[in-house]
Amino acid sequence: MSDCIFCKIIAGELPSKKVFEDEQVVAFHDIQPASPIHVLIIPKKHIASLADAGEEDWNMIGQIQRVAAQIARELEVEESGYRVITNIGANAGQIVHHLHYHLMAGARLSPLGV
Ligand code: IU
Repeated sequence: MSDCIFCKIIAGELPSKKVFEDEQVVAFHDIQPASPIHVLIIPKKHIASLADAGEEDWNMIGQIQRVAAQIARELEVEESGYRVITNIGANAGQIVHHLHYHLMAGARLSPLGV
């Protein structure tokens, strides 16, 4: 999608600090980290949110979970713990409408809720 920030990052038109890339998935450090470690894991395919995933996307979305666990291992936060989360829509605070999973770690995270 031409006006999507994350599509521009994937295309290399905008800079990012990448930590992982394969044919389907890219991961990079969040530009405004909300925790000491804050990585975004995204599909190369433009999907607006989890709610917009099609039957053909579930395998790749499963791979995103796998990549999250791999990055957590590489960043050595597996033992101390980490959170993987995706926001869907306005009430969840989704700002960028390209599916992304936040991997957050490096400190005791606040409980989920309102
Ligand atoms: P959200 O789930 O849509 O609220 O999260 C969007 C995230 O994307 C948020 O943590 C931003 O800091 C992050 N981000 C980024 O890393 N690079 C960008 O150019 C933009 C947003 I715009």
